[in-house]
Amino acid sequence: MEVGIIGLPKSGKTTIFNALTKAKGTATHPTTALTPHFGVAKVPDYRLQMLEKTFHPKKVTPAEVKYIDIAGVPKDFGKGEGIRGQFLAYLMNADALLQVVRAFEDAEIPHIEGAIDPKRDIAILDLELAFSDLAIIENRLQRLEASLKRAKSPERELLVKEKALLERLKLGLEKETPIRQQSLSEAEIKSLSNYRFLTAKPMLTVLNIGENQLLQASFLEAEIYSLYPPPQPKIVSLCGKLEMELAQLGDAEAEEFRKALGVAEPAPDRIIGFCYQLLELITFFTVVSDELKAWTILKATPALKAAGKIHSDIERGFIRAEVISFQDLEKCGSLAEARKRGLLRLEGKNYIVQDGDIITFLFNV
Ligand SMILES: Nc1nc2c(ncn2[C@@H]2O[C@H](COP(=O)(O)OP(=O)(O)O)[C@@H](O)[C@H]2O)c(=O)[nH]1
Ligand SMILES: [Mg+2]
Repeated sequence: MEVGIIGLPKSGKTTIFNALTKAKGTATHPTTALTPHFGVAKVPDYRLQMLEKTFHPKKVTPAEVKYIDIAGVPKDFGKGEGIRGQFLAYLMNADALLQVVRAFEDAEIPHIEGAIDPKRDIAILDLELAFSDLAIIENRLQRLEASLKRAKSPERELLVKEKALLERLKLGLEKETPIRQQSLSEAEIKSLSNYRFLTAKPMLTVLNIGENQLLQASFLEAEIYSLYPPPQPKIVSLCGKLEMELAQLGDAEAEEFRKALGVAEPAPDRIIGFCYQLLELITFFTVVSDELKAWTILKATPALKAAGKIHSDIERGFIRAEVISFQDLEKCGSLAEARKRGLLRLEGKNYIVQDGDIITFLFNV
């Protein structure tokens, strides 16, 4: 899973990127080069600890989330010029967007728009994303127009359909409805996937608050929620600067600090949790040659596809999957006991993998 970080200059994107990926050296000073920072975060999962006790693997490999922070936002970003070029290409590749919105006050860090106003900044960003999609749509519509002049059935019907759909999206965007909130059929969503529209991507809003605003956090979040009709986006408030400092500490020490500050779940973990919800992701586990590994897949993925996630050979030579749910294994304490109680199931390629399944794939190539 790849998450692209966006936001106005000096909203705290790089600071939050450092907090999420526990990166140390990433400079937060402004630069104009479009160099992206890539970083990964391990997906925390309480089930891994229990599985480690059961299987005693030599190696434990948690799932990972990749974050991209693009340094040096284009000069005209936020001016309604749309997002273009390399900057757009990085964002288009992301599975989800994380929008950083500044709420912290700091006289030494002037805001490009003057006063601190998260609602205004969200409107600017929304517009920026919409413009980017509109530019792509208009471009495509022009080319469709040209193709339609030459096209014959049955290609013609397909082009007409595509044109109608794009025109509908355009109208929606002009009324400030992001594509993700427009009503589209499954088939339409699928037909649009190649466009990788930015407003079609799931989006998580991170409100970057100051340390002195921690007590008002839920009030500030509620204010942002009130901007949106249902279905509302996911919003997380966190103090970027503090989270970046906590990310540099050991886990135990960071937890002590969080307790003292009254911050319950670590913000980076909450963000990952929300991304899983937004993208409808689940986790399954494998234990192969002394490695316990967590894998991320989309909800409703059949066993055959899940096998392909590990290796194309396993998908190609798929015979069966030996499956046990996390709850059942926890109850039994060992695979041997689970087998005795008949809780280890043999499943075929169409079996829909469930969150927490521990799977052994049997295959033959
Ligand atoms: N006071 C305060 N300053 C912050 C916070 N988050 C970021 N900053 C500062 O704001 C400035 C811009 O942050 P940066 O992460 O570089 O923003 P970017 O341009 O969006 O990547 C830096 O000087 C940060 O130290 C915060 O939560 N509180
Ligand atoms: Mg930055």
